[in-house]
Amino acid sequence: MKTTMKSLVFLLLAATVGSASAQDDPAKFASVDIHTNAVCNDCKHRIESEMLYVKGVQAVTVDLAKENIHVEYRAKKTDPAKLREAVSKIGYLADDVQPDPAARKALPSCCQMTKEEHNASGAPAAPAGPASPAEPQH
Ligand SMILES: [Cu+2]
Repeated sequence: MKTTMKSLVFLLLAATVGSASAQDDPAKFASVDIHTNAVCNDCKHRIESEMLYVKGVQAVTVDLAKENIHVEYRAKKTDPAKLREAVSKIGYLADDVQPDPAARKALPSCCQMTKEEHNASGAPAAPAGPASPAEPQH
């Protein structure tokens, strides 16, 4: 039983070594979805604009309904762990990384609420109806 496992592991290792060098393309883009606790459009804009200043970040989209941050980045400049750290420093949850307490405290009080509290408070909630019509016109 043990020897079967060992040879299986060895086979898997041998198979990965061959493909490893193909991942080092310097221009390579990657993307990650980070679960967050953003509650309103204010949160959305805050995360989208601040994340753009994070090294390696190419594009950021916050989906309030799905509580998700989609980040496109240059794989050579950053990685998901650093991106989660950056989200935490803005004051929001990032998967298993808790929000930075000081940054969280600095957010407007409505943005510190949970989604349930926020909706119960009667403050303008996450877009409920047909997709956000209020995108600023340029
Ligand atoms: Cu907010």
